[in-house]
Amino acid sequence: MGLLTYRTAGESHGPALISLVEGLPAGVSIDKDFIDGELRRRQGGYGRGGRQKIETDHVEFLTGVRRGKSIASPITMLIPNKDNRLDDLAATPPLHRPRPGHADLAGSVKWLTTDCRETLERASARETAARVAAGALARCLLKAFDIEVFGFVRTVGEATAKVDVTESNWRELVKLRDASEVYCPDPQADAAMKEFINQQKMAKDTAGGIVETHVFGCPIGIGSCMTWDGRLDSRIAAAVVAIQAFKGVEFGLGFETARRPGSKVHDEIKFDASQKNTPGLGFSRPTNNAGGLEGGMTNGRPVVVRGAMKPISTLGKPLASIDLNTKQPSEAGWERSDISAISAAGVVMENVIAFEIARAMCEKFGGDSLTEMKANYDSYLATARKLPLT
Ligand code: EPS
Repeated sequence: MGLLTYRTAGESHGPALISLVEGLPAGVSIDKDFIDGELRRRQGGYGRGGRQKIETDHVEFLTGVRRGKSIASPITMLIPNKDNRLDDLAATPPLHRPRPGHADLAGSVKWLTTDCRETLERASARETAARVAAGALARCLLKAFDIEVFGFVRTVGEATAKVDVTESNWRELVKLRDASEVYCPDPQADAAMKEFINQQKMAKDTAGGIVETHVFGCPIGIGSCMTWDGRLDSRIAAAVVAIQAFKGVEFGLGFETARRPGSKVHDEIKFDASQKNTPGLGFSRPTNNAGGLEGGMTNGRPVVVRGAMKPISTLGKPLASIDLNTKQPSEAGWERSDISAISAAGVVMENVIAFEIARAMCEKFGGDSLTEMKANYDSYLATARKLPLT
């Protein structure tokens, strides 16, 4: 069995987006409704632009699935674009006035053109639909190991959700999140976030924010400390900052760890024999400042990640730029866009993190089929429970 990987293809206004996933073991039940549900969640949120009224994102399986189960061959998912007009020059005109913050300037110079159109078509966050499809597919595998993922919007402007997420309350928080237009499980913060986004809309400005993801049920020891790119935190960090407009990532207590003495950071280790049969094997930690990752490996506690998204770079009141053809000062170009895509960003982050967890699970437990992978998983946990081995 090969490595679990994914690639995406497609332009924002081309005929479709494609998500190609390789290395998923055979026998995984593919929950298309769940994948489409995640795509629908990604389309939602407060402050979205007109595009989401046009599209009804869903996947069409082209390869790799037979009668609702993976068959170990590469899986291709196609997400049609209804707003397909890439070859229509009048509908997708050249853009010569790069938007500060977007890929426009660097991309047009890199590909030796003064038209930012081709760069922006691929740089657009529309592509995240294909990443969500890949991550949601990976969650079908994680489900077989009772690994679950929860994400939400933590901060917009000065408003921060005042919730502590635990293994026992997160399902309740899912309901609160799903009842919130911003995808924030704290109703008070939800109202303040909407207010902030409304203010930006009135000012023809945009908003970013901070999103948070928790992964529950990972066994101890996926990832590795042996190579820099085998570290699960390095992979998650790469996947998170690879999301369009993300500028930062932190785990657990994150940047705050740098300000505190060690005694106020590190999570003490205890043992609770009654929990020996859980994936955490009974090693309990009264705190989770590490965010579930030590030495690049899961430690049995929930994986906790936050990502910072900058505001959308297409402003209704454009910033100063230049015309690439004349080099004369000019306002940045305007394309239909969102005031805020922070809610969608939370869905994207959940799913790209899920993919990295699934990849690490496949590496550790391998197997060509889910049956084989499960046997490896059970055998590992059974052996770990017997430590010390004689
Ligand atoms: C997006 C679709 C795009 C943008 C947005 C994300 O659609 P359109 O360009 O047709 O309005 O709204 O893209 C960006 C934020 C960006 O940076 O380009 C989507 O489906 O998420």
